[in-house]
Amino acid sequence: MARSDQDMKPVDFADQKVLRGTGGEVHQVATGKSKPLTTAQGVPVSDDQNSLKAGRRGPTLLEDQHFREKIFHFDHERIPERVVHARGFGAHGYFETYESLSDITAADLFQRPGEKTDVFVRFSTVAGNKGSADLARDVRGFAVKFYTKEGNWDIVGNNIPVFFIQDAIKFPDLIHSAKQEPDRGFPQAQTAHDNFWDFISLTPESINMALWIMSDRTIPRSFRFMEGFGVHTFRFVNAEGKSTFVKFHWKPKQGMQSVIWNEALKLNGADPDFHRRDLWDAIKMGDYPEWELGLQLFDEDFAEKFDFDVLDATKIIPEEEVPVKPVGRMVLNRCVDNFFAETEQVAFHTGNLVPGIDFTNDPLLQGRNFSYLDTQLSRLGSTNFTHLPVNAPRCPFHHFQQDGHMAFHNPVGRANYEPNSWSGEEGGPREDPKRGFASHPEALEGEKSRVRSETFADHYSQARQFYISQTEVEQGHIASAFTFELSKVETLEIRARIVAHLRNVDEDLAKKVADGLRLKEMPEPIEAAMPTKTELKTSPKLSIILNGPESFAGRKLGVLVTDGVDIDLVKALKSAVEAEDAMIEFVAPMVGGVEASDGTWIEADEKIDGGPSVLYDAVAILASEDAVAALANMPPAKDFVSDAFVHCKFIGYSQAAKMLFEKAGIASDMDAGCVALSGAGEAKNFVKSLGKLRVWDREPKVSAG
Ligand code: HDD
Repeated sequence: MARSDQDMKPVDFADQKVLRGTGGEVHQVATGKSKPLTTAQGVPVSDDQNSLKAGRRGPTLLEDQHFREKIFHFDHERIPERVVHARGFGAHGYFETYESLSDITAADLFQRPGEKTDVFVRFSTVAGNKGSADLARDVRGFAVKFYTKEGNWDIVGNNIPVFFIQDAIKFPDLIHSAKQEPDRGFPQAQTAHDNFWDFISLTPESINMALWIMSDRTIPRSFRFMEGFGVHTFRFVNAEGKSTFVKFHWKPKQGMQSVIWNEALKLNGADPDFHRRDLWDAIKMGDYPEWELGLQLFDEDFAEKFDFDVLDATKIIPEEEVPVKPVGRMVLNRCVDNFFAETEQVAFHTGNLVPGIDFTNDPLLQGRNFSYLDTQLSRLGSTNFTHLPVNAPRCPFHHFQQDGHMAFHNPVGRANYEPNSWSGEEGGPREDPKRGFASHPEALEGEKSRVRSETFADHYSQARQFYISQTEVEQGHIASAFTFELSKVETLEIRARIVAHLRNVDEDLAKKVADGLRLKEMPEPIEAAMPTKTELKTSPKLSIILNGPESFAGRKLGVLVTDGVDIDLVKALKSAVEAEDAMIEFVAPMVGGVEASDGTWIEADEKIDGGPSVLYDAVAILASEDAVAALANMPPAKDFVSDAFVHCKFIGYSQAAKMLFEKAGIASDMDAGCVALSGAGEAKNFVKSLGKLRVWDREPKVSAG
């Protein structure tokens, strides 16, 4: 697929008439197609270039209502950013149900096969501020709002199925420790600092999550290539009131993919908006990303027998034990019209459930149910945030809530209370005991106490299971990530305490990290509340590499071209990439483009220093004999090839382009992932092989640790 045409529509300059006033000021006057500019009160504006003055060079007059309104509104444009998940990106789409699930849930959206429900999804990073870079090593939020016929249902999930803490009372501490240190206000959007690792090292329940966040899950290639999870155990309840436990999974149809850490660091400089741009571009060009909703369903008996407590959000149920049943697909097919109105103002809430779905007693979930409603008041400024279009239900709604700041609609009729004696419209809405939301009548009793159940006490077994389920390459990345993060920690005791925890997970991992940090002596393992179960089986579903894509579809090939480039090769690569439903972009010494061998002009998408190879999943270098020497002297061109090589990418090259490998000092290391391209057949085979995404065999040779 080539770049979006929609994005590239030429501006209709004919619609604008520029007039020069007597003082040299410029007026842009509507000439038919554009609408007249008005104030917020609807009054037409005559001049938006000059404030009203007393005399040509005199002071501005207070009576200039247009000026005052404009500046007043501007001064108040910002609202508080989210206290966590501040940086996010949203899109619209739909969810399509595969089959009726009426035997397990009465939820209306799951009753009819083929039924489509509108959704709004917001992906996010957790720790960074709104303006932070997309490739921070961080958990990604994966929040989905379903606008069902019986009200809004939100799955406010993450791209990781476990969490740091078991009880919501620790959330403020966790987040304080992860965000900027309070005295200095940095570091931004990263956990590589003392406070975070101090908290983790003193919170053994967080060690499983620590393994997950040090894995490549926290540096996804884009939102399109990551899984999502509801994390907690929820309940489905059917029409007869029977309850089944459920865990929610989102599986990307595009396959999973992550970048590697050195790439992430460079991407943050090359394009801090890499993830949001990727989603925007994919949707705009009609390559709609898709996820399947999968359910893990189990009953009380399974929950009783399971080694871990299903109410403990620091644990998973391996898919090999309870398979994930696909029940529908979600397609994102529409970008927002306005970032602020939709992405910024959308308000998710774990408490937004619909009849047929219910909570469990997971203490993290119970706390979240308070926090999400509460936070919207300080963020959106009014209890009436549900009146905003992105938050409003799309089914009919009637209630007696009224007034407050910015009330867009109030109850109509005489009664704003009930019970009341009026009937019909006058009396207002009435409750419905049959169809209304009813909590599952779980029997509960017990003493009030501040305790943690002993069933939550195993902190290391699943961390170990996660680690041993990774490929060797991924295990190496986890060890390097711990080493990197802890190397930024200034306090030696904190570094050592984390290694002491890792000894309860895997001795080999602990040793790699200790060696990486050059610890002088190996710390004793932390005393564990429960010994690590070493008999847990591996779960291949936990690996990203083992669950990658089947082809290069949805990915991007970056082609570095020069004047005189072989036009047949360019055409062959382009058609092979398009046949794979992938994208191709051209990078050239100058953005204006290059003249190919037959005189065809190829426009560039990026100038070489704005289009480094980190932006692409694979690259090709098609330089001509005449132009290669000049190219090989350009530092960004050398980086283009050496970075692609170090990041284990496939590299196609024309014969002449070999000089670039020589100049970059990697000619003697070239391997099977470096593919000479001279004809259409080779180009086709090259593109076919790109679905493997990386040449992992190369990694031990190019990575020092
Ligand atoms: Fe949370 C936002 C996901 C625990 C309190 N959370 C927020 C968002 C996501 C999550 C995806 C962004 C929603 C959006 O895009 O607007 N949070 C999670 C997951 C958790 C979790 C998967 C654990 C399983 N969160 C959690 C706890 C608390 C909060 C324990 C508090 C007790 N979360 C919030 C919040 C936020 C939020 C402060 C900030 C903005 C917002 O809610 O709307 O209320």
